[in-house]
Amino acid sequence: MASARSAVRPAVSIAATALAAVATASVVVPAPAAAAPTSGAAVTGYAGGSTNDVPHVIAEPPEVLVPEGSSRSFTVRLSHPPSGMVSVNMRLSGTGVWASHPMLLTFNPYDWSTPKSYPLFSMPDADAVDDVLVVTLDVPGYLPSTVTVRQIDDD
Ligand SMILES: [Ca+2]
Ligand SMILES: [Ca+2]
Repeated sequence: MASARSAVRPAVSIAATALAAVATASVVVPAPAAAAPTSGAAVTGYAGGSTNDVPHVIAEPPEVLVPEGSSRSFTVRLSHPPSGMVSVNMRLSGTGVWASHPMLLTFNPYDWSTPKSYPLFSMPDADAVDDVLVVTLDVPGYLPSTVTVRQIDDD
């Protein structure tokens, strides 16, 4: 492991601000999940008319590779229609400096099945570590989904 360089780039503080904005915008309601997800809810086999399926958030793809200094997106939709408008509570954990526009994903009884794109930008950093960000997407009454975002470091 090479020791980290001491130089701090101005871009880092900008990114930190942007990330903070994302986190702030994402806080909606602390959603206590009704039940723990047994496993990654597979969409395979989902039949539109079935009411036996447990409602869950669908985030695709489950893993996103983002070259340092670039942005990539994942999409979010719901398996079942909500009774009214719902907001996606997004929680971020992991390492690295990521940025995005502060935006709140919402779904209503008419657009719940339409994938909505959420872009994430991997800010250039001074290290050579492939940082990993785990995004948890929560909607009250739905099983949450996660997306693993992996930075492809260029240092
Ligand atoms: Ca780097
Ligand atoms: Ca890095």
